[in-house]
Amino acid sequence: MADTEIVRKPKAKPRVERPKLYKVILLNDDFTPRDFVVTVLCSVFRMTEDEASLVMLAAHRQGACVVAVYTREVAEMKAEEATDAGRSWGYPLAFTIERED
Ligand code: TYC
Repeated sequence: MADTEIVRKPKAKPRVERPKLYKVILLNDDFTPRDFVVTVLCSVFRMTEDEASLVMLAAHRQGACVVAVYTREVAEMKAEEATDAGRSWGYPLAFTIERED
């Protein structure tokens, strides 16, 4: 047997960070028509009308409601697109994003 010993380097464990997730939150206001909120939720967040109605009503009653959770770039884009849709009709409809714990 050879008297040399093969010493293996310990394999570096690949450290893959899990991407941080962000909630898109719908805020209530007194002016945006309910049907318009539902339409925006359906088109931007690909919800069914039933799902969108539930989210709209939750925001209407509680003041705010989580719509969906995405990585940061996607959450920012969706919140901006949905807020812009309201603004283009003169409504104060607002979506914000918040880091998930
Ligand atoms: N509160 C609005 C109204 O009574 C409807 C509404 C619901 C607006 C949810 C925004 O996030 C919202 N017309």
